[in-house]
Amino acid sequence: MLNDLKDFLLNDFFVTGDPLILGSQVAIALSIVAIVFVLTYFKKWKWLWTEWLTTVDHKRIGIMYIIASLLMLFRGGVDALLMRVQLAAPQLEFLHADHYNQIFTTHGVIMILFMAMPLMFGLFNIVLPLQIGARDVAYPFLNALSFWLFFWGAMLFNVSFVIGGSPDTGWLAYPPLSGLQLSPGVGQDFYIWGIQISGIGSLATGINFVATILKMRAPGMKLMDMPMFAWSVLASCVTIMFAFPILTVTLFLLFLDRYLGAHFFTLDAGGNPMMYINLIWMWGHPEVYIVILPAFGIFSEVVSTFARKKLFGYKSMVFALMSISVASFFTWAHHFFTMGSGANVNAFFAITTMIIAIPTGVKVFNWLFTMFRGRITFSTPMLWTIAFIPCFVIGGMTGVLLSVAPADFQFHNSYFLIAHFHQVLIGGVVFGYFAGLYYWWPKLFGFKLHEGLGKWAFWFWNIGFYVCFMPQYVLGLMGMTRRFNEYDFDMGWQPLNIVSTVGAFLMGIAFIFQVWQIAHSIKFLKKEKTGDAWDGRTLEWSIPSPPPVYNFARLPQVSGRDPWWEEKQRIARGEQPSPLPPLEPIHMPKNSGIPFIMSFFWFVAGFGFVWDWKWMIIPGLAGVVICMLIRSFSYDTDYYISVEEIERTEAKLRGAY
Ligand code: HEM
Ligand SMILES: [Cu+2]
Repeated sequence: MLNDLKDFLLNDFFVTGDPLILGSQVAIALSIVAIVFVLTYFKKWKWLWTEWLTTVDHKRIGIMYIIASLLMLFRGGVDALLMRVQLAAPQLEFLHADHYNQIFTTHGVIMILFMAMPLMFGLFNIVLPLQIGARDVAYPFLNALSFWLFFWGAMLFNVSFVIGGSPDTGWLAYPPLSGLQLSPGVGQDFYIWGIQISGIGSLATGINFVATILKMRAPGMKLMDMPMFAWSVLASCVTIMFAFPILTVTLFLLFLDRYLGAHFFTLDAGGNPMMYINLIWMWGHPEVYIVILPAFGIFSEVVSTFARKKLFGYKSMVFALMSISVASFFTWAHHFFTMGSGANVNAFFAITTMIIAIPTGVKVFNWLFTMFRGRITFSTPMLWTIAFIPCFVIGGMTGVLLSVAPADFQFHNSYFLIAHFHQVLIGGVVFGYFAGLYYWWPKLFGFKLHEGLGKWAFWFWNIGFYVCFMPQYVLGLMGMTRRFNEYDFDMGWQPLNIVSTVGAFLMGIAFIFQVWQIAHSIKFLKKEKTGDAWDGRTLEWSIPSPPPVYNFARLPQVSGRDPWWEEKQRIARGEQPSPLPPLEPIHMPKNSGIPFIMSFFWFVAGFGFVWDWKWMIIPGLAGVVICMLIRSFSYDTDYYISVEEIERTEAKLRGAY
């Protein structure tokens, strides 16, 4: 009995045998001990619970999303560097095939679902309510629940690294490879449950922000007065609402195939693996637009702030964002032109894909015209924006090349594709979110990030990016295919691969600069006292940084676009500032531990499903249901902030009142 247990723990449960993983296991264990020690020593447990784990404040939830996503960027980045080391020279024996398969899978999943998505949600949370003059999102409790579902889902996915083994069937896990027969291990189950749990959180966030935008705008703010970032959030969240249910269902069917021996995606008993591939891309293609649309919004804000001009072509920008969101649902089959759907189907999807280039091009011209004759300041957010434009244009054009169905028979699954999607994901999404992070950082924390170190990071990222990925276009044309861990000497791929690996390490250095930049800026903290760090145009800059819990002491009255800029112009012309209505008590939601606890029970149930341990599944699911019941019957969920307290807080934050 005891021997059986030992056998199970050492052979199946813990991942053993690999020195790299052993090292990480020790590092993880030490970090956990260190965190527990620090929290206990400084008596911070209560603070952690009351201020953070139970918070429903959109700003704090946003900060937690951003911290989590930067940690995930680190992990995904280490995965990327390991792969680039293996590929630097022919026939290296650094990562063996199984291990390489696991690493490209976890890298892809983590970068898209656990890095890009939470970084995006972090920015939504922090910025959107402030920009539309709201005191929180429409459903603050649901918002906290979304975050913790994401968090525990990501934890479930990440533990597979040390427990049970990582998934290894690619970031979209096509059957039959991901079926029980060909992937009997638990890695694939960690994939299903980790993504499923966090995906439900993402769906809820999408619904929450659509409701927030439609119902919570400041008095007088018409939809067509909203800042462009708010429009991009709307476009992205509408896309989430229609795309994420497809993911949930698809993963559930895959689960049924594996768990109950159903045959949705097997050729025998009437199923079809192509159905999975269609379904997963019906979510997967919109997903990449979900993450790029907000970046377009960020660039629009940054460009008009730093060129000190109104955004050029507001209406066409809105139209472009919303039409991309719709069109993104009609292009999915361009991911498998080679799978034999026939010429007519391929032609349809080739054309829809090409059409997307039109609204995208419109936006690029709008940004250029906004900059034209502007008085541009080259602060870090603006640098990221300027670097993004050529990078995204090249990435987009290689995308159009890929959309030519017959040509794709050559490009498909080659390094040409790898270079293309990294160019739009790094040059578009990552650069975009960095621009946003640098731009809104002072609003978030009340101090700016050190510009000098930021510029070093910027140049290392940019040069590293081109050095890493430009050679991969050529390698792709030379025939190098993706998802291979080694190649022969006589292929002639060696020189370009070395260059590419050097580029990857330059980006690694860039990341170190960013960590240094944050540490340095905290150490030599220069408080930003005006609340308006960049001479901004939209409402978030009209309140102190960091904003008080209730954001706006009085809900702003809006008429027209760029309300804060207009107000500053009026004052500069010597006109009276708009009269202030009297303060009123503010209605706020109360903190709650339920989102954290309920999501933890989902983690327990998910872990039970992974190992098929009914003794764990049942209490896990029961915990979820009990949490729902408790919440349904609790009525003490809100409170009022009194006028005196608002006056005190405002006096403290604004100096005098
Ligand atoms: C920071 C620099 C990065 C480097 C050096 C890098 C490198 C790589 C490498 C070497 C592969 C595997 C190629 C193969 O063997 O098939 C890969 C795959 C992938 N990467 Fe990255 N990557 C980076 C950033 C990103 C980012 C930011 C994202 C997404 C936001 C991303 C998403 C993906 C995806 C989805 C895959 C496909 C995984 C699969 O084949 O299932 N990568 N990357
Ligand atoms: Cu696509």
